[in-house]
Amino acid sequence: MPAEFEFPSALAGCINATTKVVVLTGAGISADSGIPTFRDSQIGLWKNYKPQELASIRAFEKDPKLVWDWYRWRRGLIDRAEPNPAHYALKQLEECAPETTIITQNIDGLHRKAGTTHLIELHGNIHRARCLPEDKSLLTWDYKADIPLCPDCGGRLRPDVVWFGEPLPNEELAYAVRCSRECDLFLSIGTSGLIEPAASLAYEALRCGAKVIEINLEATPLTVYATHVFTGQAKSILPPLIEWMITSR
Ligand code: BV8
Repeated sequence: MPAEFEFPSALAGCINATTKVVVLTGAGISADSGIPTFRDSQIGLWKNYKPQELASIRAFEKDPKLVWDWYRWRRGLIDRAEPNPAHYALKQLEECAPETTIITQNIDGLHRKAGTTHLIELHGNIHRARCLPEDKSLLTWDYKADIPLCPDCGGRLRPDVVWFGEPLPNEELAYAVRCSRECDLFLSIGTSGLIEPAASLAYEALRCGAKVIEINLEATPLTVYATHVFTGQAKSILPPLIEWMITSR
């Protein structure tokens, strides 16, 4: 039993090679890698802007350079960040329980950097751009240009992320809903659970009979419904908890 945390016996060894596990992560899991969450990311020159206003097609159409500047600033933070023990614990989980699906709201790519393969990026990825005229994703472009243009057609590029008011990618969302409905265990990690439709996944899992575990720094709307709640940093709680759920007998 880890000295620092008391984990319930009900979770001891509850994960094996056939357990269907779904994990939903939010910005909180990357906060331990030094990437500020939305609610605390507006520091310095960005303190006069609300993220939900900048992460919108309206802001982009009004001032595309400002929005690209914001994403360049965030990408600078992200490219200096490394996965933390919480990301690696999920990689270990995926190795021990191959039926694990990691669903992230984050656009920082840290799960993939930690080696996670069975990953759904619901809100896109900051390392991709999308050509507006051709509606295709690009992995390389001149992202230092004030307003980057498509190297193929010369059309305007935008960050390949889902902005507020935009639909999530159909296939990814449908797959995330199906996994949440079919899982035995749902972990909600480092998310305020305020952004829809991602926030509804935990309730789908509950409705379909799954155990739901929440790990977060603060209470969220999910807290009162979760089967188990662990309040604290994901990087401190998740590694021993996954160890407990996989190895304890
Ligand atoms: C859509 C990419 C429909 C961009 C992001 C009901 C149903 C459907 C939609 C809505 C609905 N009600 C309202 C809506 C609209 C809206 C919405 O949800 N609004 C909210 C404000 C109510 N949803 C949308 O617009 C979505 N689109 O539904 O379209 C549609 C359908 C058809 C046709 C047209 C339209 C799109 C939402 C996606 C927006 N894009 N990201 C970018 O990143 O630039 S969302 C973005 O903000 C993040 O991805 C994240 O998901 C969200 C919140 O960010 P954070 O606050 O940073 O993170 P999080 O909430 O995860 O909180 C961090 C938590 O971690 C905190 O609780 C903190 O305590 C904790 N923490 C901190 N440190 C740690 C920690 N925990 C553990 N350890 C730590 N160390």
